[in-house]
Amino acid sequence: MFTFASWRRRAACRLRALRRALHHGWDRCQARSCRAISTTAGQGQQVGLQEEQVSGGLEMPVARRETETLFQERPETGNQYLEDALLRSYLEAHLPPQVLEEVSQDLERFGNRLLTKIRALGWECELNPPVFRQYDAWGQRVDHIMTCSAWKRMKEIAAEEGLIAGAYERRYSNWSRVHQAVKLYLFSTASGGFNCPLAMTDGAAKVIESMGVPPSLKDAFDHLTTRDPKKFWTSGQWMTERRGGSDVASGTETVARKQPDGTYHLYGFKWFTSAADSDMALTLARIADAEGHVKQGSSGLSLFYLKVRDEEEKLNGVQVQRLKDKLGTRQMATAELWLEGAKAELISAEGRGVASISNMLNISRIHNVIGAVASMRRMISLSREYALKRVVFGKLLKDHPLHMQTIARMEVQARGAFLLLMEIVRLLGLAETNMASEQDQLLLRLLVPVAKLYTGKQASAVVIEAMESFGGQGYMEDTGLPVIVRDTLVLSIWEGTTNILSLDVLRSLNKSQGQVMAVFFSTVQKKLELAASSAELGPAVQRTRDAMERLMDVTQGASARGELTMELAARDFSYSLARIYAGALLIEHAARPGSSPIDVSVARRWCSHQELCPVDTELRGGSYAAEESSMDSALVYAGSPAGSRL
Ligand code: UCC
Repeated sequence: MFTFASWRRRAACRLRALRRALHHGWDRCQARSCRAISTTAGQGQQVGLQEEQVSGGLEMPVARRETETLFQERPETGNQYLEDALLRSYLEAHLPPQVLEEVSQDLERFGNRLLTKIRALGWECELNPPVFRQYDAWGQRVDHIMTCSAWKRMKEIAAEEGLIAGAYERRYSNWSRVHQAVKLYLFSTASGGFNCPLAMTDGAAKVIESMGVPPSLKDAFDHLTTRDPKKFWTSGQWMTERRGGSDVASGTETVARKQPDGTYHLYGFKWFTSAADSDMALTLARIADAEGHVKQGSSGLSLFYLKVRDEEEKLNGVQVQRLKDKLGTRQMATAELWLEGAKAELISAEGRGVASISNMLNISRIHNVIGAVASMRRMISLSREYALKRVVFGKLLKDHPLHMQTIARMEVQARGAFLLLMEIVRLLGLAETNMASEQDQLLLRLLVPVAKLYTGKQASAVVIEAMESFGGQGYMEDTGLPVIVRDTLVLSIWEGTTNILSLDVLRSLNKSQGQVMAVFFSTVQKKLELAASSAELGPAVQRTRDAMERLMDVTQGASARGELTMELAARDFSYSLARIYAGALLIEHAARPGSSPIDVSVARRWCSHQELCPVDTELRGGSYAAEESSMDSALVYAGSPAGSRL
């Protein structure tokens, strides 16, 4: 890249710049040299001509007309479904032929709709974020969250496309969830943030369905799962209160008072309510007894269903305090809500609120994975298109090996994440059609938090890396790239942070008395066996097997290590699960008949270029030892006044 010729060109340019600065002033010189390095071959301005153009215009000021012409080409992408090689090969490998035919027709059509209509609406949502109007012109409190027409249109599109309905109609039996997840994956970055209410809507439908759709919830279920845009509802998931969102058991202050008609009135303050313009919500509260006492802790929490507005469109005992001022997901209204007697229906057994809402959490965590993989895919697609157009140091970006290596590394990450996503939705589809074995169900329980926490982190790293691949352009708001970055950064926070989900992984181990790990190991083992005869995949298989054996040792020794060690190891343990499982999936995909050399290369890279079992390495390195852990606080507070008090 740094050739003598390019150095000479730059030196000559600098010399000319110096002369120009002397004659014409520094500002104009800057403008011209910038223009020169920004010119792309795509406009027919060949690299070799750049020198001439600059020197030819030496005595001329930069003409206005020139600055008005586009001199960097916009990366253009086409139909996302058709351009996603891994997605298509996954569907071809797994779906039965008839299902594949119908599903791929639908996805190609949807890909065109996204390209020609929906993406522009998504941008409109970004440009017209919701506005909160507390009072009307006559002083009446109205608490109106005003959303733009594009946001409303997204709701209609979501219904028309069956983005929720598809999962519950089960037209493609166990493959319905894969079909739905793929549509959501294509929709995600074009949705203008509408993927958020859809995640919660799906979660609410799942909770209701898992209760057998009781008569009192039939109407809500029908609204959530309809394809009729006029009837379609979205749901909120009001869980976070002012004392916090992770520790729901001690953070929830909302009280439910029973009414003579058997309903409840809720009183409390919900501190973060995403998509607060939703039609209904599921929320947690503590039921007060006749004396007004409530039970604290997790076993004091029950789950409630409420409609946000009544038949006259008046708010149902809800006051909006304000909208949140967020880093990203600005297209979507997140509000602080006072519940002042909101009429609600108890839908769980008393004290079983957390267990009941966990169905919703697990579904919205899967949506989070969808969002994470979609963000990576979108940024990488744009980055690779840009590399075909952008010229630097005398050649297109795509011809710079270091640049290509950087994008290829992102691609490997995105592919591993994609297969993890497909695996959990495949398992979910089996579970929902009574086709899942007990092992499948255990695996699903384990993999949802693993995939959520791992892909959330991956996505944050990948989108930032991809943003950098555009140079300064990546940092410019009107390219749309920072929006994707901002909206991605929340993925490791909401729906459970990385640490909370790492602890949830441990919860699944404890609750199943280690069975989830037995299933994990046997499933990985089976996937690796599929590649037993492949010489090309041999090193990847060997590395994954080694990592798995190290993880087995860590797991076997876990009970003897004590709670503190397990807590300290929880994050690295989860990362190990994610990397080993994704490695096995990539190997399985590369070992299938008709796989491509790319598939093989990705599997090899995933398994060789990163530590597959960080928990073992850290354990051996003493990271979880009590002495090291006791130093953590001292290290963090060194220099802080708090340090001396530790
Ligand atoms: O952020 C939010 C909304 C944002 C919008 C979302 C849009 C996503 C868009 C994506 C598109 C791009 S809402 C707030 C989200 N908040 C959370 O995720 C909460 C995070 N905190 C946790 O997950 C905690 O671990 C808690 C709240 C679950 C801990 O509660 P407890 O009560 O202390 O936990 P317990 O006592 O361990 O669990 C109570 C019961 C147990 O069942 P039993 O009693 O039968 O043993 C657990 O096994 O709940 C069960 N349980 C679960 N079961 C807990 N978690 C799960 C689970 N994940 N799956 C199955």
